[in-house]
Amino acid sequence: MEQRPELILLRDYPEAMMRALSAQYAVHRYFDAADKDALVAAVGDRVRGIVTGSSIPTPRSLIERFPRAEIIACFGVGVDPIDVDYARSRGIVVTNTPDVLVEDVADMGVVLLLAASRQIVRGDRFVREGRWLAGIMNFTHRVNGGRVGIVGLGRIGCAVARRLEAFGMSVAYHGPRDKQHPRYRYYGDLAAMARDVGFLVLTCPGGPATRHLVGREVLEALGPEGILVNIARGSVVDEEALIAALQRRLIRAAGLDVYADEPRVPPALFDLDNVVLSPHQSSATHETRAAMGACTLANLRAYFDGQPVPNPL
Ligand code: 8YV
Repeated sequence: MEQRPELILLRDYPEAMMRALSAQYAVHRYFDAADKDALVAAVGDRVRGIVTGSSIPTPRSLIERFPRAEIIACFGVGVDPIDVDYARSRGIVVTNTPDVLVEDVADMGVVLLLAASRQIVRGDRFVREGRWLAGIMNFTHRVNGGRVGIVGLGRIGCAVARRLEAFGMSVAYHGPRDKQHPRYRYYGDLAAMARDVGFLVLTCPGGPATRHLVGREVLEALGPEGILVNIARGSVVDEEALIAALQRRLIRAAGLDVYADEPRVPPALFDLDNVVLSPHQSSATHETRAAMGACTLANLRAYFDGQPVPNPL
């Protein structure tokens, strides 16, 4: 009987995915191993596949511990925590799950934009605390008809833009190159785009190329009527500059799903009433996580069947 390929799992996955992995492969649970070094010493030379995730550090130092690794399968679309260059230098195939989560992540971008502009969390607390009995809540600000700047017009950025066009919003975008979009204005200068829009939605990849792309200059350009939404990566924003901008009302509000050092979120954000906080939930629906699991399994299955993988990086 052919030996089942041996995989190392760097995180826990949805139950159905875990069951399928165990049925098809010899799996080793690195993520909850009592002695990770002992596990690697015992199985590291046999591991052919590393199963990781978009929020799981997968540096060269870890990949090196699996000299026979042939594939790194990422559960998620973002691969910034993975040393992809090193993996490729070893001839390791890297896969991710790009398409299945686009719509949910884009939905979260709209949720956070609306929640921040219409102060949904503040209103909920206002009702729960019985404060409506003493009078009406403050007015908020409209979203429909406004101008939005998308930072990163990839699959998720386009999905956010489509949604916001339905709100009657005009769409601009910033990124490394002009994609000649028929309806959306391109800005090569992010600060210039921030000056011209009322809403800035971050949908770009994480990693060194986008680290602190949004700092004090862009935040000041966005201005006191501006709202920032981050569904990309915490690293894209200079978090200290954002906190200061929110504290000093240099921008109107923010809606955040990602942070610089998850799950640790700066307590200074907890005291602010002009920020909506979400715990990296954008793809975390039952439906999308099941689809991400199926996509990860399909990538692994294709590879070990000697077929082209559906989602090569
Ligand atoms: C991940 C994400 O899917 O896919 C990504 O890049 O940021 C998340 O939606 C989640 O962290 C699971 O790894």
